[in-house]
Amino acid sequence: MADVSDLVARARGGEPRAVARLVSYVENAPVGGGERLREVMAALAPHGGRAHIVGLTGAPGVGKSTTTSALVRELRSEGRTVAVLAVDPSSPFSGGALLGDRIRMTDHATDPGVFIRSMASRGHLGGLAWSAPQALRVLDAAGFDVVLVETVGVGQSEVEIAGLADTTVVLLAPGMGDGIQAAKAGILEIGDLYVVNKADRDGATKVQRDLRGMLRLSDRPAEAWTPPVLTAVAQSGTGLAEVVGALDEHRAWLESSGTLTLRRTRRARAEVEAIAVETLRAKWSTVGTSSDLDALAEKVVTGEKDPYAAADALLAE
Ligand SMILES: Nc1nc2c(ncn2[C@@H]2O[C@H](COP(=O)(O)OP(=O)(O)OP(=O)(O)O)[C@@H](O)[C@H]2O)c(=O)[nH]1
Ligand SMILES: [Mg+2]
Repeated sequence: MADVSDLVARARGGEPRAVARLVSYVENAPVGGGERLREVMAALAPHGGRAHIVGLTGAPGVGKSTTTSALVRELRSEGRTVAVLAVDPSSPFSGGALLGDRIRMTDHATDPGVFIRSMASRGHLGGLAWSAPQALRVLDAAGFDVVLVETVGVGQSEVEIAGLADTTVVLLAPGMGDGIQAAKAGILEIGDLYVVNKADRDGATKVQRDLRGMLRLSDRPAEAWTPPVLTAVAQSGTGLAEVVGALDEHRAWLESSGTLTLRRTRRARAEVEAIAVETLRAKWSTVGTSSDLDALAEKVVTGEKDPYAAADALLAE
């Protein structure tokens, strides 16, 4: 394991191959993290907390990847370094989307100030909850100024991404079901910033107006932050400077209000919980032990044990 500290040092120096290796450790780690990932996380721990972690979500096809790419371009023009983590929430709806992302992201392929990585949560028991936060730790400790996490908004994934980010950007576009869909998907509660993309199309200002109205009526937690609703044309980069401006304002508000620490603590709590629960689950599926969940379940069925006694046996290990 002598190579871990060297690898961490090189990742912190911004060497893309070292960063990629560390993210792979996260992706391929066994349940419970494994010895190597544990060592990596221990080495990274003192170096985190600097990056602005920005989540970007929205319905399929609203322009998340185009916006991500345009955001990267905008941030780079200001000299800031950017990492992008495109998370595939293993939804049947997002099949093939990441391939398209990769192609579009070749715009930035030769820029050493940009690191792009796709990550599938497929197969991981804890899904996003387990692997994405640790990948973000790697990218944060590697020293990127901004880390963008892109995920398609289907099912629970947009709520999960809001839990991962310091700032959550929700993308909408005209002609995509708009208002009612927005309310149904629960996006009114999670956005720190809303961007109506495809403003070159009819209806963008109506979506903007409707959304502002719905946000006023929604029961968001009483915070001193009113989420701005901006418009953009990601394809041409129009409005992206304003988006970056709003991101910076939100980050400044997070810090001055103490919300940043609050959110990060909540995030760390979920992460620790996910690791612990996964570790327990792995233990519980070990055949032949006194905490073999399957064996205990059979005893509950036959009446040999009641469910509480079985749970006690499970936890006694
Ligand atoms: N007219 C117009 N089209 C856009 C704009 N931004 C993106 N598009 C187009 O919308 C389509 C979807 O864009 P993507 O960036 O792939 O959208 P996405 O949200 O990442 O899609 P998924 O990853 O499949 O959920 C593409 O054909 C883009 O070229 C825009 O500002 N105006
Ligand atoms: Mg996409």
